[in-house]
Amino acid sequence: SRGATLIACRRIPLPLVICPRPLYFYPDTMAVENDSDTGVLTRSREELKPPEEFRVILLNDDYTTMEFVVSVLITVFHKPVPEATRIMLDVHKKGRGIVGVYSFDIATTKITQVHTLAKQNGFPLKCTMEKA
Ligand code: TYC
Repeated sequence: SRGATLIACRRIPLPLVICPRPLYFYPDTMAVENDSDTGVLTRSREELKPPEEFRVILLNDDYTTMEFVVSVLITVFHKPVPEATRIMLDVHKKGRGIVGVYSFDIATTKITQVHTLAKQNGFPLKCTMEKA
């Protein structure tokens, strides 16, 4: 536009940044503050919190069969048969029991899967979650 003609364009490689530790912050939230009195530059960044965890709780009822509960614990929660049986019997005796601890999204998905499978099979099986 100022009469200059581009005759060559050299690709400038991006600097390679090797991080010794994983980045637990979003680089674009990095802020720089300049203290006008002291001239001190302060770099601050928003730390990422580790993801919150949620206990998935299985609830007892009088109608869902023991076999169905064990099959759900195997298929949805990937429990081996002996552990699935132990959890089912524990919930049967105590009224509720912890199936596992998951992130919010995984816990929500598994609860939906349990409720969908239960409905499809005509059982009132319910589970819920609470913050770990
Ligand atoms: N109480 C049920 C029965 O006797 C079995 C059962 C166990 C149901 C655990 C739900 O979460 C449950 N058939």
